[in-house]
Amino acid sequence: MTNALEPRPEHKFTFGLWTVGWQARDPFGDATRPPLDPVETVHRLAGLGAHGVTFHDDDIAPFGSDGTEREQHLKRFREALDATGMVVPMVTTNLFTHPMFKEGAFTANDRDVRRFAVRKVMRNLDLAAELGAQTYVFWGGREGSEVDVAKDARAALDRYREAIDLLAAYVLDRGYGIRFALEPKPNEPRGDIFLPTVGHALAFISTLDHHEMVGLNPEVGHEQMSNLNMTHAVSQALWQGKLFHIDLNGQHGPKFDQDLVFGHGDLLSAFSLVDLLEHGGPGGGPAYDGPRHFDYKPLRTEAIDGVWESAAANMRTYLLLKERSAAFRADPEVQEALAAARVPDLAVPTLADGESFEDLLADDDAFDAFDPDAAGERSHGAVRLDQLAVEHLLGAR
Ligand code: GLT
Ligand code: MN
Ligand code: MN
Repeated sequence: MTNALEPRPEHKFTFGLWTVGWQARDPFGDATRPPLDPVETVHRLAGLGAHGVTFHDDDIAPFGSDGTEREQHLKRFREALDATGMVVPMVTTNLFTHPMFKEGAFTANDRDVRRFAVRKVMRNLDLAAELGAQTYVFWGGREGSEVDVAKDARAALDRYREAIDLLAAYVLDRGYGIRFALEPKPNEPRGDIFLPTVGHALAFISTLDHHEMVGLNPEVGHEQMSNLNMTHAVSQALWQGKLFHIDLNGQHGPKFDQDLVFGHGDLLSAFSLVDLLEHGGPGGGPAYDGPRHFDYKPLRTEAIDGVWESAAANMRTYLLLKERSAAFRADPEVQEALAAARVPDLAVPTLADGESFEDLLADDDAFDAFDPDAAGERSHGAVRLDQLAVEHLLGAR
């Protein structure tokens, strides 16, 4: 019998090379860990049961590598993928580390920087397609400002759209079959970043030439940095058919981007998120079938053993939450409490089939005979549901 808590490739757990590879350099202190060879990362993560890895162009071949050096790095990386069966479902671009990007990439005031940024993405899109990636992520960490009057935000959005439109046209022309996923974040490294939340990004996407191939890569901690509800954000992305990818991690409310292990921040929110992803779909099945991608940083306090321990912790926590959510859904008392709270009733349209607003106006029960005070006095059973969730989460049921 397979152990439900043992990560396996079919769970589609993926990690960015930059996550376990983070050397824990922060604004106040030097690296606390040595560099990790991507080849070792692929082997170690495969050994832990992961399905694949993701990367920025510069995670594979350092910025400035010449063609021959880049090919050598890629050759070793491809060999590691072949040896382990690990896949690369998502690729992204580093448009934030080099000082040239300090004032922006697609939205830099300097047009030459913008042209270079687009070319950097085009080169890496070729590689993403070759490796079979289905998703290309755009995290615009440097697209923003610290000083309002130093950036024309409307012109910046024009340039952001121009970049995404022309890269989408490139992908379509080359027949790459890749979809784009925008990753919102409110701040850090910029004082304020454009497309700060899932809502802003959804509105932006609706203006694009090829909006159908552009969706979202929401990150748990990024929505929570804005004090927003990640489960609601993902629900709306799903509702609009835009959940193309997801970055799982942990965060303790609005403060710097903590990138904790998944579940090591707001645990109840992590529970409702897994419940949504795994049981929010048709017939109580999964609502999302893409990679469960961990974008976290092993704590700076940990040495290399803690790196692999934290990688395993992300997957185990996800599987524990998946198991707890299945137990929650299967519990007859939960089902009764959901019915008592009228949660399933929300799926019933407000007007009956074929009913018009004239019919609604003619319905006495809907207004004149309706008892607002009785409705206002009713208890809605939310506390009972919350406690049932907590009890399942704590293994008390
Ligand atoms: C960077 C950022 C992440 C993004 C990555 C993709 S890189 O570490 O903090 O949230 O997902 O560029
Ligand atoms: Mn983050
Ligand atoms: Mn991320």
